[in-house]
Amino acid sequence: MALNNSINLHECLELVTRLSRQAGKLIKTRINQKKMIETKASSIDFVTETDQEVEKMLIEGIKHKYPTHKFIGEESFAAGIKENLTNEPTWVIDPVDGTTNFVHGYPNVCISIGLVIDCEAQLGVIFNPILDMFYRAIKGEGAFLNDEPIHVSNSKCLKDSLVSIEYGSVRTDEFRSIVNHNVTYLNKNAHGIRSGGSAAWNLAMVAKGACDLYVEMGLHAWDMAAGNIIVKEAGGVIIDPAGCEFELMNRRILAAASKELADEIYPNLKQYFPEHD
Ligand code: LIP
Repeated sequence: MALNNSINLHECLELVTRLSRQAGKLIKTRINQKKMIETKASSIDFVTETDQEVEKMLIEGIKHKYPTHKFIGEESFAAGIKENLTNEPTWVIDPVDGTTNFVHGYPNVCISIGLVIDCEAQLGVIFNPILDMFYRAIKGEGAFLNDEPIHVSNSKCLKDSLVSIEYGSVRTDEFRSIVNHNVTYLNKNAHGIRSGGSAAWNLAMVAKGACDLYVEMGLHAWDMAAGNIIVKEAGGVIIDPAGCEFELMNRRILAAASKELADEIYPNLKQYFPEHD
């Protein structure tokens, strides 16, 4: 499908599928090896050489074909390359989403790539190379896992739901008490709670119907650029956890299998509004 007269989303998908599979080999080889770890925004916000290498590989590969496109990448951002989101075609990339999992050899590790045009994701790819799960979506064309169509569950209320929440990498007392409040509320009412350690993974689980809701405040655009379109294309709902419209740069997301479920939950959440990147 041609967009903006020049962007063929199928060609974009083909390119990032090839690049992710190539980069995935590196992640799979390295996951059980010893890693050099550095920290970023907090003492438990990790980066490894693999995050940096994979991001470089992906950005170079995409730039080669689309030299005028813009990039917002987790590791480029950490290195001081701060690009604002504009209406221009922008690739929003997390080379290793679930870096803490990667460091420990825990298999919820995903490459997450979203193509955002006019501030809205048009294409998303989430690849877990350890488990060989490749999720993808193009706006208006549905969502797929390893070429099979996927759909969110039909859960409409919390008492019938499995939900995900993350503990994040912020370590302030305020943040911890907000997360604890929300965990307690969900735990009282849901079938169960999961914490996958990767936003992309959690979003893929909602899209696949394996989990009914995921909420997190304090994450970044690169954690959710791909996942938000995959969930929507799988029939799910994406909102801001305060009940308003989702904004990619606001660092907050609530993904649900249905509007009824999202509407039941968000008024009961304690809110955390992180600073913008
Ligand atoms: C992670 C997110 C996760 C969040 C972590 C971290 P990273 O991304 O996927 O949802 O809770 O704090 O931001 O750093 O592994 O790419």
